[in-house]
Amino acid sequence: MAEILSPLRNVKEDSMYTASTALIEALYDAGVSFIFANLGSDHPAIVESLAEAGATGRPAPSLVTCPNEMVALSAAHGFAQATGRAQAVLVHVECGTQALAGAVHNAAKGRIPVLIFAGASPFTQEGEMRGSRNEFIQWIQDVFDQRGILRGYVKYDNEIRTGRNIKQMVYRAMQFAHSDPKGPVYLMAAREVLEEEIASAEAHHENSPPIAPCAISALDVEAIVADLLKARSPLVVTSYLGRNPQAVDELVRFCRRLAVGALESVPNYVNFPTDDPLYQGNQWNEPVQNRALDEADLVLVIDSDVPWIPAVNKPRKGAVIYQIDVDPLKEQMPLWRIPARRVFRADAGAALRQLNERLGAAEINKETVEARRAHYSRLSEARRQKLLRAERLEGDVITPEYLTACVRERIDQDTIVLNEGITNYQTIIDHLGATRAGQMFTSGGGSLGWNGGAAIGVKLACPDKTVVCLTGDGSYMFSVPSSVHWIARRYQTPFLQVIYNNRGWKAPKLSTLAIHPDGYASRGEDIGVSFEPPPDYSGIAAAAGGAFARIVRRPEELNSALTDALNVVRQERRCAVLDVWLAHL
Ligand SMILES: Cc1ncc(C[n+]2csc(CCOP(=O)(O)OP(=O)(O)O)c2C)c(N)n1
Ligand SMILES: [Mg+2]
Repeated sequence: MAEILSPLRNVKEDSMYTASTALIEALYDAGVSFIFANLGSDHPAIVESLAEAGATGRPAPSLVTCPNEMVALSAAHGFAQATGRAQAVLVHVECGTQALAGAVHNAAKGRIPVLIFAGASPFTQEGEMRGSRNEFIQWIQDVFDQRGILRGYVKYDNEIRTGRNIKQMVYRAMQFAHSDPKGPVYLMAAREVLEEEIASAEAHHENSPPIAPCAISALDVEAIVADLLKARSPLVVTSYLGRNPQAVDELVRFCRRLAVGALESVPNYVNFPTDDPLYQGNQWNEPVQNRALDEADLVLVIDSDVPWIPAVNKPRKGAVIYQIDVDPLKEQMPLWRIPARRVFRADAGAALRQLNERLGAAEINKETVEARRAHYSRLSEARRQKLLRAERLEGDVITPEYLTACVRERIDQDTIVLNEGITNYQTIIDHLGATRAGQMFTSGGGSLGWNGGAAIGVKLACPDKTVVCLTGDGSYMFSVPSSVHWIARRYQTPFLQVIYNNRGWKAPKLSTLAIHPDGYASRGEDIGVSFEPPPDYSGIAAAAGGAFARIVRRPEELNSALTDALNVVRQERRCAVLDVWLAHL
């Protein structure tokens, strides 16, 4: 008869090879450098394996203690944006899974590869196996469908039932996470499984590579190129092509060769150098028809979730639309349609390379191209002048345009900016003027509070870069700054956070006014969006993580505050939070 083990008795203290040891090895082999963890009663075997790895020198990912799960997942999100590599997030059973909160929406919508791992309540209660229930909470935390909590948001979920195939399961989950369209995956395992002693597990990560990038057929390349050569005003619209820096190079080559305009719509990445004369700006919620989109007779929509908002802004009737996307059906969106002539599931970089190669042998009408280049250059120069004018301060209130311009003047090419500016998303992109892929990210989702955790992840991924978060005051509060700044000090991930403080939530106010411009709310003094009296935002970071803290109310205080804050970040390796007061929303 099998020996009945007490859950409290540690049978063999030394050199146990358990399912958890295999799990840690598998994560390490699959490229996980960090486990962003929030621990619980489900994790003794994992904690033990990591401690053993530390004591014996066995290679293992580093554990980053995260007092809040949403921050943990946001950190893994930022790390993946900077590197393309999925990291692990370790959470506690069903309630830790719940506490991932909106971060899992952001990872899903932003197509971010990440492996989320949770324990599960033990499935034995009489001490039948090592790991059996021994704490009251294990009855309370047992639910019928723990995986169901995340099912609408992950690409793959499974329960590991034995340590014997745990490596295979991790590699399969990682293969899903890293295959386009990328996204979060979820694995869970009960305590008894994680404690299971096994013979050391053999499985090879290299045998589970992500799906190779898809191209389009030669015939289709031919058809697109034929239409392109006929077009009068071709335009590319994109949002997240820039997650692959090589795709940006291909897009630049493509646009320059034919003088195709590049319009960003709700950009999550730097998709095109904003100083290029072919760059036609970025569009968000503004209720106006975009001129370049209206003039285009051929629109190539490449990697975009919301290329335009058709009720107010769309291509002209009769424009030929081609769509190239890793997720052209928008499989997670119940409602989606653009009137495309042809739709391709393909990797943007691969497809653009094909188009570029074909164009290399094409007969291109130089006059048409030069006329178009001149036209787009004129529009781009007018845009540049308008932006410059907007940066001028008139009065003694700091404007978001002026603030962003001041930040731009103080950062270098080796800075990564995380933009959670909400009603200032566009202003930030316009006045930051990024020119290289990877210089700026937004979350790609709609659940606020990504920026602080993401900054930790980006800094862990790129220790030599300066990391700057530009955030709304509401988004700062959503980001759980107490957790963020504690982690940042503990793990030495200094970054600058600049709060665009308009004393509340401007976005819901604008949403209301857009539908009820003359209603009661438009005249209301207090419609529930104001943060008066405002908290001491930077003081929260100082208390939680010893951050440099300063409130900036007047324009003349701004430049020295930015200089001091960046010095602290770069030299003292400490976070800095500037609470910059803008006009009241
Ligand atoms: C988790 C979450 N809760 C609520 C919202 C709804 N929401 C969208 S924008 C916004 C206000 C954001 O405020 P702030 O960051 O200060 O930016 P501002 O609107 O003032 O520019 C809110 C509450 C959301 N998107 N995500
Ligand atoms: Mg605000």
